[in-house]
Amino acid sequence: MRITKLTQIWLFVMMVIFSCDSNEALTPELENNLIENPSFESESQFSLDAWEVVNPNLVNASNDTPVDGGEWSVRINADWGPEEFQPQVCTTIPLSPGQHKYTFTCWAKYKNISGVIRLKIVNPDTSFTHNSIAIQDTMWAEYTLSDTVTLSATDTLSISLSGGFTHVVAGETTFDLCSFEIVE
Ligand SMILES: [Ca+2]
Repeated sequence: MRITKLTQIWLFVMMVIFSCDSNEALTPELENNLIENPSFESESQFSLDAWEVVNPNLVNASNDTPVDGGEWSVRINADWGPEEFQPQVCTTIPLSPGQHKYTFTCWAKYKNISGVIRLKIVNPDTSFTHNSIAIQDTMWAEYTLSDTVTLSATDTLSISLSGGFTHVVAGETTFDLCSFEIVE
């Protein structure tokens, strides 16, 4: 009886030590990525939490994911119309005013029409594209934007994943695994 109890305590202690080790291995990556919900899923369900959706009828869940992309990605159709009304998902990066050197990465692939990733500086008066990249692969590939951004007290940095522009041909771009990290 006593041995059994000791064994149980020992197993419990080992479990605690083991789970602490696992947490330590995972935490730095989560802490460095300033994007909330970077993989478009929560507890194995598709999720757009933390992302603002423009033209939601043309923004859909996809179960086509890159390596380590979990179970879901977001598929965004191309559409006609001005850039700000095209189907897209946007999220704000929590950054203080001042100069920041950053690296943004995202996995993406397109079909027929190329989607676009835009980093925008938004303030109460206006917004403009600070950095952007067009999706150029029809197979999953990682896209990187590295630069320095300077924000005033009223500026916020927003990331937009867009399905791109089309007049006639139907097209779509799929995105997953976004990361925004401050470097240095
Ligand atoms: Ca995912």
